[in-house]
Amino acid sequence: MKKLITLLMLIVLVGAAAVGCGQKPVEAPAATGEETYSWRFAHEEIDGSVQDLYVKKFKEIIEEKSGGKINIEIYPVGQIGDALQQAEILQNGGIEFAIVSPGNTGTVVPENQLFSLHFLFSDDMDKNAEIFKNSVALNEMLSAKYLEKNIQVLAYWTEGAMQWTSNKPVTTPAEWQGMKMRTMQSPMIVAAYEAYGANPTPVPYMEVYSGLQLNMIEGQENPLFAIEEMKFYEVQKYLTLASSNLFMTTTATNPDFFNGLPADIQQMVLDTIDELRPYSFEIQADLNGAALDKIKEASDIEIVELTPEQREAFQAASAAAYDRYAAVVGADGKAILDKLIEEVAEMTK
Ligand code: 6CS
Repeated sequence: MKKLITLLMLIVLVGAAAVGCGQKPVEAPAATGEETYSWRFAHEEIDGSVQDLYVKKFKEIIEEKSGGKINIEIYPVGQIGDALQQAEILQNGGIEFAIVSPGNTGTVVPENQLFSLHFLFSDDMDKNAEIFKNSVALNEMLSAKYLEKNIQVLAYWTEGAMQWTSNKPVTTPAEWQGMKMRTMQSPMIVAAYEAYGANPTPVPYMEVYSGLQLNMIEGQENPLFAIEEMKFYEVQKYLTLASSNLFMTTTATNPDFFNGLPADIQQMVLDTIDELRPYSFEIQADLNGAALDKIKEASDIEIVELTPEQREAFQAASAAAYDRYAAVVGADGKAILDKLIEEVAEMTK
């Protein structure tokens, strides 16, 4: 039934795109500069989340820059399907823009699963900001893989470090043994937790709370803002500050749509994306910073901070997932990962 509804939505959205939304109206001469544009922008989270604030800022900046010629309609998760379905609709041109997270789209662009690997990036967000902006591995090599799947990445960015919630202590890989861990859909996230001995299983975001409540799953990973706003702390005993990896995401567009835009409008989009780079870091820092206090106030969940030695033990165990990535994703993916590791090492030396 859910699939049927999504299919119907897709038909409606693709139909709307074909009759003019997001494209130059047939009757408007390109040279007059009188065209107006109505674009749809889907994201994977709820109102007030990091993605929601980011997309609202995109809307505010570009509508103002264009003097009202561009209008953005925002679709939060659930309105046109789950995160993976939204990405598929973007690929098909049914929407113009979307926040597309690798954690939800590893089956679409397998190479993007390098973001599932733990201890890949720096703990210093300023250095990560430089890497996301200038990395050849990401902006050229990985983006080419997205383009092969009809997704054009405009920016790679993070929503913050991943922390763990669970019903039992998870301070050593031994304690992870057999844990029914919830992950996003990408297979390599499962591999990352299998490297610790866990028994991970993908569950859609909107079903995680009930899964934890009913004890169908015993733990999950997410940035603090998500743990707070989705209220996972209400149904978990431990919050372990592991910062094992970053929740990575992308701002993406449909390349056929984007290439069909006049050059000045394309530039306006790219300028807006550039203006949003520092903003994305600010909102994740603000929301994640405030979330820990809110969680402490609202619950008696036990908060555990991993020591440097404990993190080193997880880092050593995570090597198995790096080998798995290379074996599963193949030579191109391995080359992207090697290049990224080299760039991160250069940036952090
Ligand atoms: O865990 C998830 O599935 C989700 N987490 C966040 C922070 N954003 C969207 C994603 O689907």
